[in-house]
Amino acid sequence: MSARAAASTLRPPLVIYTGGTLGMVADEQGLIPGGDIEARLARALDALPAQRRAALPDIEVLAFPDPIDSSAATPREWQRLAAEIAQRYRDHPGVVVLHGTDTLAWTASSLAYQLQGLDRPVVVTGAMQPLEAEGSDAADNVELALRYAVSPALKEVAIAFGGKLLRGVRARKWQSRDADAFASPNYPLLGERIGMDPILYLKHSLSRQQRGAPRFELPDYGPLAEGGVARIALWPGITARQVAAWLQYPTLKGALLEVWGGGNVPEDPELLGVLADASGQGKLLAAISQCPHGGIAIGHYAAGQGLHAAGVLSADDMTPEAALTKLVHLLAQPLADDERRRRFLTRLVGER
Ligand code: ASN
Repeated sequence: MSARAAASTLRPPLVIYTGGTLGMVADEQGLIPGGDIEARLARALDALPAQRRAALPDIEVLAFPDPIDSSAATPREWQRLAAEIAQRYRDHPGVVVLHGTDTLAWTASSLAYQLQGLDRPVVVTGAMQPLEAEGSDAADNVELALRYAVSPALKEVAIAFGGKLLRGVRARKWQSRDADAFASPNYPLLGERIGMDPILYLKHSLSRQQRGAPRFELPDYGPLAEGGVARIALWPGITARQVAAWLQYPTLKGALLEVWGGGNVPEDPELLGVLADASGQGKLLAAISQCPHGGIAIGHYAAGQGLHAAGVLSADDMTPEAALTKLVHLLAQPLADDERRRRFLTRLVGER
């Protein structure tokens, strides 16, 4: 079948609803995830100005039967979502994932590692307000995501939110109230809405790297889902024993350390000894900076040499979300330690 014939047999973009404020409804306790999403989405999109509505594709909706507030997500939810997309994506020109904003960047990052070599768009979005709320950002975000989901030149996991398109594995939730809730601190935008049209900045995208068949990696995250990987932010006065308590936790297989500035830690031999012991036991340790912009270069200062000696890998300018989900992804696979370390340092999907 020619490429054109294949394209013409595709069904509309698939919209997967996982939960989040976008679909929430009021309850006595506060907002809770709501159902009936297909009809509610149709009503919200139909209320857009006619010209904008006309520019939207038809959609096919898959609603998870148990929508969640994304604060409840674990690596199991990342795995389930990737598996669902991997099973269905071939029939659609692109996929939109409706997700809560709180852990949206974590899910988007994890999807990027699981769906490597993606040959079409997977666009994650959500909203700061429910579909039916007055002045809600929900319909605008879904509209933007749908427009990008039918852009064949986009071949990666991206986040459409607040008029912007961000690389999923570079994005962070940046605002807890504003509609412009996501930022990409160390990487340019993949696109943005200008006037009515979604523009793609292809030179920033992965499209040139995404050749050949997709190379999905869908390992079982179950064994790591509870307590497999920790995120430890240093603070002035942190003790070696506190770090040891984290690193010696029985199920722990890896940890992300959030260190100072360009890659510094206290020159405390006991603390560095704890890190070296954990590395020596085969635990995968990586470090990022507590500064949201810039990244680290381990060993630039004498105060950072200890990290290198303790076997801690540099996560460069990765977001915490990208670094931690990468640890989970690599630890879930049966790789030799050296190979796992090599892959952590390799740019797999534009995350570093
Ligand atoms: N708590 C919500 C969630 O992440 C926040 C939102 O979607 N705006 O599910």
